[in-house]
Amino acid sequence: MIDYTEKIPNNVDLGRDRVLQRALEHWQPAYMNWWYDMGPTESHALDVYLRTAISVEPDGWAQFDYVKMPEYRWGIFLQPRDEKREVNFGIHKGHQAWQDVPGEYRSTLRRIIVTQGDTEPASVEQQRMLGMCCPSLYDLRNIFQVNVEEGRHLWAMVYLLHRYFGRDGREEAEALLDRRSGDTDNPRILGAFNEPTPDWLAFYMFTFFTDRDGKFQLCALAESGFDPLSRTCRFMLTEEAHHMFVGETGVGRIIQRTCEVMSEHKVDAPSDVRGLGVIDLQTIQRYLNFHYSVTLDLYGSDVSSNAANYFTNGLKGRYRETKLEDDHVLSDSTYPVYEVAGGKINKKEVPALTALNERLRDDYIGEIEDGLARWQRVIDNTGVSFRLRLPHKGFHREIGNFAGHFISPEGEVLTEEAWKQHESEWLPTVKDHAYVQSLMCGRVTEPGKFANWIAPPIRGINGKPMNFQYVRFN
Ligand code: BYC
Repeated sequence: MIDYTEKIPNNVDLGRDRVLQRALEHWQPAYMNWWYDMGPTESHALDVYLRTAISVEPDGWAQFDYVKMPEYRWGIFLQPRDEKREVNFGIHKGHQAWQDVPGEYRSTLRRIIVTQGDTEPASVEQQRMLGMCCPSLYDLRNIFQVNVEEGRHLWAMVYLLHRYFGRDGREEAEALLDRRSGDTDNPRILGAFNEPTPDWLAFYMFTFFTDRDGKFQLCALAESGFDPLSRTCRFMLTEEAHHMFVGETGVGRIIQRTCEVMSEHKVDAPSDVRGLGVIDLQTIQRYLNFHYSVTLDLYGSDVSSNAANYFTNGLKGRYRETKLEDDHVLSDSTYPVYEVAGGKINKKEVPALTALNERLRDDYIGEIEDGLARWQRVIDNTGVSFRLRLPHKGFHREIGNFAGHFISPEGEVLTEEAWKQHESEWLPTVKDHAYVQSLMCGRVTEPGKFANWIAPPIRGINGKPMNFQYVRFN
């Protein structure tokens, strides 16, 4: 008999909740089977210098030590309850926040929680091979940290399903372990989570772009009138920050290395840059175009009655809802969205309530622009002349008003034929992938050493030196 209160650090009084304990007794072994099958390849015996959350207090959520990943303590944490918290938007604004699921919103809330939960194991599945070709022990440790925390985020959603949704919740929790990223018969729910993450450039792009969708979606769910969801998401956000740090610094370090090599050898042409064993900036731009556009799709349709209902019913708010100065009901306001008609992109005002996906996407784009400016500074500081650009919002979209249209990165509406002629300049090609993967054919495991195509980070993890043994191979 496993003592779950010991094994699963928590602040939800797990020891006293018999129903939850029984549900977990069933789910936990299935989760472990999933981790052994779909977690990082050949990683189970490694000792990894990981951060584990053992409480939500400032001194408890970042405990560092060597851990074998299957023994990681996947805890369940909710931010402490604020007794006075209210529903802050929609038709229930001003009511006490719900501590239980309102019957009429049960299936909608379950759907939102399942969609969020589904992304977490999906990303672990997408990244499972990358440990085999890591550029350093530092990077290997970081991907494993991201993986175990995505596992913990799955636990967070499964806790809500088990605790608040009875039998349907238990069935959904099992289905979360059955779907597989990229599987034709039983794929993950959202598009981007079925795309492969075949190399480390893709991984860093994913953690910069797609984990940031995670941040914005979690922020919107943290506003929920369903208080346990809000409190769960608030704690998840503390961990999400590290994932985005890994992405931003990872891409930044690749850019840095490429530019250093370009300056040192006075080369500019992509083929010459590749000849020196680093990733040319044009390929980095194509990866950026891909990950940005695929992630924009994750916000859903520009005009969405689902999004309007989530908001009106107090289930999912806007980014920083309580900091916004308006009526938080949005019955009279409008918001601009874009439509393609007659070969042009036209701006159109629609009821703000229906444009909430678009609004969250725009909030996200603002933060992406800031990150891109920081990467640009890395290039500029080396004296290389190259401008990274964010493609137009409509470029390469499959969800929403731009789906089915052929928009160039500059925002021109093209015919399918014209677009296809340029596709290989705009999106990573088979050759690009083959080249990037050719750089990553083995793993670098000597402490303090880094692969040729990436610069070392500025500092180590938790104040440790760069040549620290972040992962021990036993
Ligand atoms: N792919 O009204 P619509 C993260 C579906 S990332 C496939 O446009 P709605 C993480 C949609 O489900 C954050 N299908 O959209 C990051 C709907 O289907 P039904 C994850 C899509 O409902 C990195 C239909 O199209 N969290 O945490 O307003 C690593 C029409 O829907 C897609 C969330 O997403 C797509 N891209 O909004 C690890 C938060 N987009 O219902 C983790 C929870 C839409 O007609 N999810 N569809 O069968 C939501 O709030 C909403 O489901 C969405 C879609 C914003 C995703």
